[in-house]
Amino acid sequence: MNAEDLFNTSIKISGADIHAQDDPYRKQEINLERQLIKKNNIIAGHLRKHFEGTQVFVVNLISAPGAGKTLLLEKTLFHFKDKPIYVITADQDSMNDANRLRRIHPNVIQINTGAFCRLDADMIYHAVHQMKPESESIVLIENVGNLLCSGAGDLGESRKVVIWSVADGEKVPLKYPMIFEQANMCLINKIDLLAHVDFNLEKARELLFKVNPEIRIINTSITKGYGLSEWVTWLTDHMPIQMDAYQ
Ligand SMILES: Nc1nc2c(ncn2[C@@H]2O[C@H](COP(=O)(O)OP(=O)(O)OP(=O)(O)O)[C@@H](O)[C@H]2O)c(=O)[nH]1
Ligand SMILES: [Mg+2]
Repeated sequence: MNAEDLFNTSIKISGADIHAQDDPYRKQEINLERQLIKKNNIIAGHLRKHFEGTQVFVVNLISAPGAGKTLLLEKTLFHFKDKPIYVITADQDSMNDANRLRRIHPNVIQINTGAFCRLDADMIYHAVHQMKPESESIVLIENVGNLLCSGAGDLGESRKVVIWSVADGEKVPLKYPMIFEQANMCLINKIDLLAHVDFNLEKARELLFKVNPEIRIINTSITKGYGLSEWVTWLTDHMPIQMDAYQ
């Protein structure tokens, strides 16, 4: 049976008392998933080696839909517009985000993932091949808007950053822990809306630290510019070449 047959015949398991070991199709599905993860990790490993060798700092930005990834990228590109900076932006279908970003900077590639819910290392490999980021540059990746599977794939990035909008509620890190466990930094965004939503910032930070005690948190309102100097300083500190070399 080839992969296509497998997907066509696989059944979805919804009952909690049904176990993969009782279901031959589910077993095959799991094996296929394992092979895909293995392949992804091999490509991600090559990418990471390449990025390290050429001193390219790569940030994988992950969030639920509409949390503010593209707006953050717009502001970031504007700030670093004379610097060696590149963006790979992804969504299921449309050129919307790339069109927004290209008004500010030409180094933008849009990936449409179609039925796939996140970017994988192979997509990044092809985008990087096309974009050819120069040595000692920065590449920012906007992953597909979702918290469930976008955290799952290694893209060879240097850092994972998650954006959490206060409009999505306080419990998000408990409901989607994987990405918060893996992330190096979390921007708690849209804090200009705090007066209108049921979201206690201190309680949210406590929950987040329970999931990942090492995570760095910046409170932001990207629309109002709040917290952006901290974000820019963090990026600048990680830039392979000191910014004053370009001034
Ligand atoms: N009030 C408020 N709105 C914001 C803030 N940041 C982003 N937004 C708004 O939220 C909406 C979505 O922002 P985007 O940057 O497009 O979000 P995204 O994460 O790129 O969305 P997807 O690509 O669809 O996943 C836009 O209307 C933004 O103006 C913020 O700090 N405060
Ligand atoms: Mg976007």
